[in-house]
Amino acid sequence: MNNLARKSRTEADFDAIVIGAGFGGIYMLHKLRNELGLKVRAFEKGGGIGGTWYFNRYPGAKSDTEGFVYRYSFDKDLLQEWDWTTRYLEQSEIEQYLNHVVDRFDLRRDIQLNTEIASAVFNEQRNLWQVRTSTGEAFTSRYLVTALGLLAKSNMPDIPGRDSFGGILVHTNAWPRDLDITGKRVGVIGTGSTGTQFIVAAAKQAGHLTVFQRSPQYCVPSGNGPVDRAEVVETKKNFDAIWQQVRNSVVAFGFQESGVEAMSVSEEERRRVFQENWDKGNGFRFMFGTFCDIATNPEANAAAAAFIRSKIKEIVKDPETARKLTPTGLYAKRPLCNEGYYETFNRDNVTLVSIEENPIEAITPAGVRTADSVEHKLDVLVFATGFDAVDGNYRSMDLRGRGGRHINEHWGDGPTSYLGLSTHGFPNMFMILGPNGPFTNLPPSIETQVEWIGDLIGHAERSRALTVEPTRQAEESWTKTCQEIANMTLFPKVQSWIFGANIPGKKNTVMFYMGGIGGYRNELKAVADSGYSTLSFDR
Ligand code: FAD
Ligand code: NA7
Repeated sequence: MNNLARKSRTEADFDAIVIGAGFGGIYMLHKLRNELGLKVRAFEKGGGIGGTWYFNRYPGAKSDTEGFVYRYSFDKDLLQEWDWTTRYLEQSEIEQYLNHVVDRFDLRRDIQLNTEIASAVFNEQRNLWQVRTSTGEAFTSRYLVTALGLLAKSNMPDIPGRDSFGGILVHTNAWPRDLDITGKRVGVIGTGSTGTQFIVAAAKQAGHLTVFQRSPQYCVPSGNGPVDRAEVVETKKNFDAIWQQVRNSVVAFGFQESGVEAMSVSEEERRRVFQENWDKGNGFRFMFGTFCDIATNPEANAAAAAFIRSKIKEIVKDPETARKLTPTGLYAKRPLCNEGYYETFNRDNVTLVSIEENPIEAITPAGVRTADSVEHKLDVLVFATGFDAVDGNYRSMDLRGRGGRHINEHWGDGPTSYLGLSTHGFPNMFMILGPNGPFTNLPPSIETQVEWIGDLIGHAERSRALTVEPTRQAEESWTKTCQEIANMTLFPKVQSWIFGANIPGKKNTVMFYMGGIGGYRNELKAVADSGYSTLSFDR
């Protein structure tokens, strides 16, 4: 170790700072502190643990990954001790689970809540990250791990009159604990995964629910319901095999993806397979468990879309409502599932307004006025309008790498990374679910990333490296790989948050590695096995 190394090592407040206390930040803190023995602090701007599951308290909020694989797998005892009683986990259960994990591994004492990190600047002379909170506290660390969340920065569209609304206006990602919509006149803008969950639950509570829909959605049943004790016991016995399958699968949702092409079977067989999976439920199962090419072959995609359209026609009683609810384009957004979405529109207390056909003119003090001059009177207006996904929270910070270069300048042509984990010019910084990370059920991908980052930091420590970062070439090559894979799919052909198309003015970019978790893990292993040859170390 040279003098500079000794100096910078002793002068840092922490070996590592972790930003965020969701699934990613919690496990990273455990890995670095409890397993690598480093001095670490995690900072979280929220008032509690859980990230997504702390903020999204809206009626109906739950995972759309089945609960048995929406959890950590890194600790066998933890897997055995946490039970579930329904197929999907409610927001409150996931929040409780993450709090349990924090206490079980004694992490709470090193998590500073209610603390937003406003800036993180790399000091090249000292090889340290200088981190400042929004209240002016300053800290230094040798490593910085950003677990900022990929669906964590709310998108609040600037609809005319938004701030004039006299009732309660709320984004689903900032749902107040005490907001009760029982008996109220509620409006909701947005029919994505969040909006559809909210609509199904809110219709049962609100006096009246008005749904402002911009795009109709393909939505399949979730198959939610009670899980009996015997199934839980059996699943727990089989966890080794289950996680082995998940880690080597494509979407990591706990089912076997299909290997059959949709057009290789008869129309009758196709319909049988679609029906079988409709009955089982789950959006990812319907897209990836029915046939292997729904997301890649336009003909296969059209067959799946036609099946869902036929269901809408069957379910929705009013033909005009059914028409408005029926999508016509590709089935290529993140697949949705729900507990009776289309059925909800048969209720007397639910009104559907297609704002594609009848746009919102303004939000008024009393409600929402549409182009047909109708003022929809509301007590509560809910923005289920999604997120500035993936890079949103990065750009909110004053984040600067070598030469004081701001992340916005670095990502001027859209966000990029090496392996979804790191980016050239930002040494000793590791991202969890950064741009071009895997498009999967996320906890297994988060674990994959945390474990790889932990191994790399362990390697850097043992070799006394001052800094480690990917080469520019490695990052460019990964970006190209992600673009090539995405272009083999139908996802880029529709407008959605997956490519940043939901935010006005945001550059449309590939933001995910769509090669599957198994492929992703192989890529990471190959890099580690090569002695991290695509990373440059300053020793
Ligand atoms: P998050 O849980 O988003 O945590 C990031 C944390 O970083 C946040 O608490 C945030 O406050 C904090 N933070 C950000 N910036 C700063 C800063 N500058 N200073 C301090 N703190 C900061 N994924 C699935 O795989 N399956 C599902 O079924 C599923 N359902 C979802 C349902 C909803 C409603 C939403 C919104 C997301 C869902 N997701 C789902 C995605 C979900 O976000 C991930 O599964 C997972 O929870 C992400 O964990 P994370 O730790 O990476 O990020
Ligand atoms: P999404 O999937 O981005 O959905 C947002 C919804 O809000 C969608 O229906 C949008 O319509 C609608 N939207 C967005 N902006 C506007 C404006 N300006 N006017 C009207 N309607 C608008 O976000 P979610 O939160 O539902 O889901 C994101 C992920 O989080 C999800 O995949 C889960 O993993 C959890 P559009 O369809 O774009 O026409």
